[in-house]
Amino acid sequence: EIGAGPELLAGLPAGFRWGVATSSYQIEGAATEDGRTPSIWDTYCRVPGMVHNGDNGDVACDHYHRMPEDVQLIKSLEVDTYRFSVAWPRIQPHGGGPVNPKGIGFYDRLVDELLAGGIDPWLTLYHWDLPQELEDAGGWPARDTAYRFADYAMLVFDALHDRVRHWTTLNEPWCSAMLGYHQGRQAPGRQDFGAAMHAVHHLLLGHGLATQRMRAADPDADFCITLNMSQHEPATDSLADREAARREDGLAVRIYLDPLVHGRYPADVVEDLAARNVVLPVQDGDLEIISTPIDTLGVNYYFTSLTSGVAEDGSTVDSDGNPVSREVRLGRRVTEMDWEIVPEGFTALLTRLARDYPGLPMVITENGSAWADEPDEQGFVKDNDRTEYFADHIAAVSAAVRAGADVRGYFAWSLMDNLEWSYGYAKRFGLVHVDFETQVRTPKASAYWYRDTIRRARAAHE
Ligand code: PNW
Repeated sequence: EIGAGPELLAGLPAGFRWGVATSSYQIEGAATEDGRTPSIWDTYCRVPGMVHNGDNGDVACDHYHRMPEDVQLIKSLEVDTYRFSVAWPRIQPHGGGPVNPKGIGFYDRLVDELLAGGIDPWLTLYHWDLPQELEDAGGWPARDTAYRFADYAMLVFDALHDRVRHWTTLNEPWCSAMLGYHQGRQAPGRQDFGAAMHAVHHLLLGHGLATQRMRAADPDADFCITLNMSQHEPATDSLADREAARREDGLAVRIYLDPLVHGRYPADVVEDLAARNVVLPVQDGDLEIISTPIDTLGVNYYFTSLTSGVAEDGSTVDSDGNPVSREVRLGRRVTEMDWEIVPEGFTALLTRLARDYPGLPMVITENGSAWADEPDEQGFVKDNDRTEYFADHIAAVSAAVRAGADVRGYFAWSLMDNLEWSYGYAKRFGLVHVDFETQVRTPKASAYWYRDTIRRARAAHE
């Protein structure tokens, strides 16, 4: 039996939350229905060459039409919580103005369906589907987008906070800023480092403005932001590698958590940026807003690699004159995403966060990976690699808890196979297999393992 080690769940507290996660554009489809307008992802998917196979989210898992059936699927996994996101272009088709009743109606019904099934909704306001009209007006590099986000957040909050207790503002602002505006590997596909750093500040400002207003309206709700993180260790003990690892950690972890928790940007990051002629567009009062208290830090973890400050050819500056940051592999087994499997990197990350940002409870809002798996003739999907990945990473969370990290829940990514962004439908992260021709859902072996693991975790505290 896979992952049945005695340490798998050891130390996890009573009431530990178990869930599955999805996001709007990856599953909903119904892209033009009930007043929804294009988001930056609808646009990006249509730029030739940006998304594998020319895939897009027009239909995806057709969740918009199959929601009650999908809630039954979630229920069958015996999780207590479902993490989903709201599509901004359904709520405000023009990125501003009053709420679109049909758009909010869908989430209203989803929340009722979840509650009727005894499942706690964990709502993310922004999982990357910015209304295209707001991108045309400047997107996240523009300060106004932060205020627009807070207005949007309040529309959703007013409609649902009587039933939804867990509110996450942003999913992975690093991806929005760095992949979207610097590397061009995600929507909107820009390649401008300065714009990406402006996006970082305005994403954080939007988070703070929204959290402030939601908290004022209902101080008892739980407020959260989700960051994707890993440890950035130097490949060798050389000064160049240690500096490169420090810079990576600065841009991936501390540029977010220092302002959120301590109300200031890290001095070394500000210096690194100045050397690249970039100044964060901070105005008076912004950091007080950004450091509005949150209740939970959402942690998304996928893999770990090492960092070197020296390129393959031995140089320490790139063609633009910027210091080199090169990813170095540990030499582990990889998943279908070509991500190395490093569960102990998860333990290291969680214990580090607990040490550097004490007093901030954490929930694992995503963890998982892709493998190519298809149902056999009997309709079974024997995805042992996925099960093993989950087992090893849940064990890594337990180890961090035993070492003192305050981790209160774990959400598997993802409920079902879906649109894996630039990788299209080719990469399957689901506990449940989706046939994208027929929309038939088939729970994989990992789904049954996960359900049984949750049962065992609960039984241990009875
Ligand atoms: C996350 N990286 O994205 C997202 O929150 C999910 O929507 C997505 O499906 C999932 O992880 C799997 O990819 C990431 O390059 C994208 O380090 C890229 C990275 C990390 C997370």
